[in-house]
Amino acid sequence: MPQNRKQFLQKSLAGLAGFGGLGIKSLAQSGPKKGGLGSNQTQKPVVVSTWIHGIKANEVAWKVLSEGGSALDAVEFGVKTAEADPENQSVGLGGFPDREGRVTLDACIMNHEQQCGSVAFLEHIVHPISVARKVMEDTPHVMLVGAGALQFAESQGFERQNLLTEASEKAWKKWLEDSKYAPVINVENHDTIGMLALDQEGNLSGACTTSGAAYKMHGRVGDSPIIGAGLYLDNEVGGAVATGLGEAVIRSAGASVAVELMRQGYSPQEACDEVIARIIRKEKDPESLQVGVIALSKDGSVGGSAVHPGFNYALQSNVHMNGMIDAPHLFGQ
Ligand code: SD4
Repeated sequence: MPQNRKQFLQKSLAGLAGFGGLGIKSLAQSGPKKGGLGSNQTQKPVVVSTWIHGIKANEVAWKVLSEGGSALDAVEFGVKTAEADPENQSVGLGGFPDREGRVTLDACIMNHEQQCGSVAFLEHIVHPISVARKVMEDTPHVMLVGAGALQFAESQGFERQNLLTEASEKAWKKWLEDSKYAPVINVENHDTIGMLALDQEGNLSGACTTSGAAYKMHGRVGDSPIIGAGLYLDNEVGGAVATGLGEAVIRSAGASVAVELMRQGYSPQEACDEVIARIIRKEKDPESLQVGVIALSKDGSVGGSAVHPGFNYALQSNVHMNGMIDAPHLFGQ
């Protein structure tokens, strides 16, 4: 390993000392738990998802996984909890609107057969992740956007609903007073849910869903519905999801880079660290943006990393009870 990379990793791994309300000292340092759990025992099933609402979403996903259900069902049903939660102002119902007061949603889903589906700039539908799954399963396409996505959703029986809650409308009206678009780290780009699961069969799936950056331009699409940016997985290797400033994630092809690094032998933690390090190196103003990435490898090991402090994720597996992990942050380290 080149010396500077080694030093970088030593530094970033040192950041893991504060790891975890679970007392998981270092999933990353210990790396894949080959053999350590006994030859017939691996860390499956596993579910991992972004931010604190990941706990609730993991509970739902875990029920599916522990009963022998598929990773695909687990991630879809898991993230739906965040979409339906009006208190979560970054996903689905109650999401912050764009500058024109319209809630527009982005979501994508991917399974172990490299199938994927996505919707972007979708209005009025509380569960964009389920529409994305329908795109994957029932159309020859990967991605539908805007009016076409809505038309498809309605043709599949999804009902229109007003997604702008009183609280989000009030926040938008306040924002209109000076209409400055300056996403606040861990606030206005906070709480997109990205989830990765490994089921008892050893298959991976992932999902990502968001209302996107608060007060974005009308028509803006972020990383969350972009396969390869907000979500990517390869069932031979592992998966990754991202959250934060979508433009920075798209510019770095965040999730797909993390998966390719794992293919080359990086642990999930090392892969996430490297994606974040690249963003810090290449973005014009990394001080003012937040990105968090989490990754899950085929063998069930997990990692997560962020540009700045404040990013955390929820992990549950057959050896970890559902709990939060504070991701190490790399800016200025
Ligand atoms: C976006 N990445 O649209 C999303 C926002 C996000 O937590 O992750 N919020 O840029």
